Amino acid sequence: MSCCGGGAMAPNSIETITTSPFEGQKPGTSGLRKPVGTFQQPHYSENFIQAGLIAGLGDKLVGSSLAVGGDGRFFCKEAAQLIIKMAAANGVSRIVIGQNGILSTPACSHIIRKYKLDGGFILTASHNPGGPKGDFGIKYNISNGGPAPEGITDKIYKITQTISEYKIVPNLKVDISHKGTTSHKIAGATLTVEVVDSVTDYVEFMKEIFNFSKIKEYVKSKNILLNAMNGVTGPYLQKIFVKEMGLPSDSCLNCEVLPDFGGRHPDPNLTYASDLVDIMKQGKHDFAAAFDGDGDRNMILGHKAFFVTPCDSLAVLAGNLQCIPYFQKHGVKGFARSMPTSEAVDKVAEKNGKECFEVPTGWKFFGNLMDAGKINLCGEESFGTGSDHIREKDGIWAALAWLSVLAHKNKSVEEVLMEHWEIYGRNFFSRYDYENVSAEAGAKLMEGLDKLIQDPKTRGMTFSDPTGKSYRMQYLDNFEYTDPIDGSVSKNQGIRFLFEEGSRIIYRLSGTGSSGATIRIYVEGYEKSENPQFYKEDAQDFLKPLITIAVRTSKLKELTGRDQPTVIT
Ligand code: G16
Repeated sequence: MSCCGGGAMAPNSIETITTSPFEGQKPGTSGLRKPVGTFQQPHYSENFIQAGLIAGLGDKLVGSSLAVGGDGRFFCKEAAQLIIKMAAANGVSRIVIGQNGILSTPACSHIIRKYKLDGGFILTASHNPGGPKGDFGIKYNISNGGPAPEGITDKIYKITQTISEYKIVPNLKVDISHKGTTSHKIAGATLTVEVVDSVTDYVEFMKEIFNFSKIKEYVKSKNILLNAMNGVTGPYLQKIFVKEMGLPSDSCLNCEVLPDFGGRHPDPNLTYASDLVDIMKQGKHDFAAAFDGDGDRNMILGHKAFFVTPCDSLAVLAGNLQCIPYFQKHGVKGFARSMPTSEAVDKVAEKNGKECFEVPTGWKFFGNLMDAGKINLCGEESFGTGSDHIREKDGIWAALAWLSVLAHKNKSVEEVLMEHWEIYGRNFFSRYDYENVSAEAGAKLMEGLDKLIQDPKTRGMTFSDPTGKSYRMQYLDNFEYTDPIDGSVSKNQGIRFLFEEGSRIIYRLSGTGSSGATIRIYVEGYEKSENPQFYKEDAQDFLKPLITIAVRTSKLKELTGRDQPTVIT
């Protein structure tokens, strides 16, 4: 691989660099995620960025505008500078970038929309650990502010398979450590780079969506904890909850944005945010929320660490959107969830005469429905909740939405959930993750399940656990989705076992890992009872027979040698 320019370089001259393809640059559920070392290889990031620029912007590339922002993890600054140099060489005329290259994923989505940009690059591997030995990621978002749909990610991948050159302005130096606008002459054209404060636009937007004074009044009378897990949300939490709402600074934990997230796994769930869970168990706090590395995921806890599953969180918010000024103003047309997410939100939709859509895993599948005005709220079991205010899921938005509901009802988190279950019944839900199994074992497990689908005997079959609890199979398939707006078809989106009486087992391979395979098993059972005490049953106890059946039917132990999952949510 070499530079074909030759000779002395003029300042800001465009170079065309010869390159060759790298294997495996296929974007996963949300962008390309690989170990940092992989991205640091000469030409690796460049190839992917060039493919993103061509596939994402097409004919619009020359003269286009882009947002750039990342979660502050190791290699973010270098990647941001690289994107500026390559965008400049490819004729991009305007870049809006967060100070020091930092923007939460929701803030970046908002900036694309607010400044009417043509697209953006988000530099994050989300909840995956960071640091020199951790993961990095690059994601291309389109002009609606959302992750590129499959049509574009497929195109990106195709380009990476045949790429032979990329363009760069190697000498271009842009100071992204100070706010302000600079202009740069690139081969007769001008590139404007606007370095914006990372939190201001987002916080102003939250103030338009929510009733800050009502939330402020409420949080002042309660003990609240917010955990940034040393990811990007720290400065946003401090601005909103400490500066705007007057909470003590120790109500926001781990707010320093660290390139390795302080060595932690910045995934807000019961396993990786166990420090928050332990504090909440002491019973001194009424509400807590935790957020992931790039700020799009959230976990909600109540008094004594009462855990709200993301599926229930979505359903509760769906049932209470009238508490939030944004929805009072814009109304509510419908909801959507990813296929493995429990059907709790469907019940809210049904009772309230709203439409509810089931899409494959991946926030990108919600974009068309939002753009078409069909849905206003959506969520996923993977700790993602959000609305049509942007086109990414939004962790802090979810916490503010929950606080709005609590302030409106003046009830505890647990009371809100009990009230919800008494109206709609409870969809007990759990996800078992088997992380880092071999790719071969993961593929074999899915092949085995696919064979079951093909076998006509499986439908109507009864599955029992050793205690004799049995479930009759009503329907099974490998989920396929036809986008109702553009007609695009996405196949092989996960194996679904749908049993009578609303129980479900879903199997998928994760699309966000950076090596090997992660098997996800999602289990759900529904009950409606006259006795409210029934809803207090532990989900693991309720779901045990289904979990046993799910593990046994998939031959998981035989194929992976794993006895236990790495994470249970
Ligand atoms: C991403 C996507 C989500 C998806 C999640 C899990 O979240 O944006 O839509 O639900 O991954 O995907 P998988 O089950 O394939 O690992 P994030 O927060 O990692 O960007």
